[in-house]
Amino acid sequence: TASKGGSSAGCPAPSTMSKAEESKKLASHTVLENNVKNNEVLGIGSGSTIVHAVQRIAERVKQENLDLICIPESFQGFSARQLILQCGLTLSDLAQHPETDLAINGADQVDAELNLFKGGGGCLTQEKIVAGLASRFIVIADFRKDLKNLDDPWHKGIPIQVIPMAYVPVSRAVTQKFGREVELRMAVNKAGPAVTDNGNFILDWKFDRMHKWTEVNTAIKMTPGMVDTCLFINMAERVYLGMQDGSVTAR
Ligand code: ABF
Repeated sequence: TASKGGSSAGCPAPSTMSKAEESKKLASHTVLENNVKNNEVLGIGSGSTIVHAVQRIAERVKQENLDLICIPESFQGFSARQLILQCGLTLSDLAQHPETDLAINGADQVDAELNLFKGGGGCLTQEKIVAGLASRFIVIADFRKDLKNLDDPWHKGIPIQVIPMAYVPVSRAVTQKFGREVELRMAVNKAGPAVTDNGNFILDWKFDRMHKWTEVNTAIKMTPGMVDTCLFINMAERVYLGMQDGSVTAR
């Protein structure tokens, strides 16, 4: 059976908010008003944007007595699992709920065709699993993530999750095929490589030119030792962007 979290009193609430933070909150609330129904199973993504969405879910559950089940997509960083528990929501997993009605998540960049770069926080593999199983996958982002193209320079590079023993061969394969350097992501304390929820490493590939991202994704995924990339191509049904002027644009 699904487990029920603790009191929603523990649900985090930011005190002062920047323009970007306000726009994340506004877009999160818009998504929650328009897309979540009673008795649904939700995939809960990671990152600072999703904190606003989960806070709003917790409010709606309380006010409207909704029965919702939440499947977390991460344990580390802005941990979806901890957030669900802190906000007093019902926690479950893919073993009990292999299909979700709706997955919600943030993104690092969004293009005009709703392709996404994600995984700046390192949770990309689990996020892609849950988003791929969901009937609907909706993304929430602030105005800074809105790009006409995924080809605009992205300073962190493209995150690629790899099996630890294969990080050098995978790095070499990516560089040989697509050029530029690949960096092994280090832990915040720099004591060693960053380790994902699945015990893997992250490579950040610093691309420098336009690529056909579907082909790049397929080619990288064919490399032995490779787990997944941060490229979410043709997965999002809709993206809600909180704009600087306080409006929310859905595309
Ligand atoms: C996760 O949250 C990651 O895939 C992505 O890197 C990030 C977006 O974080 P934030 O909402 O903090 O900008 O979904």
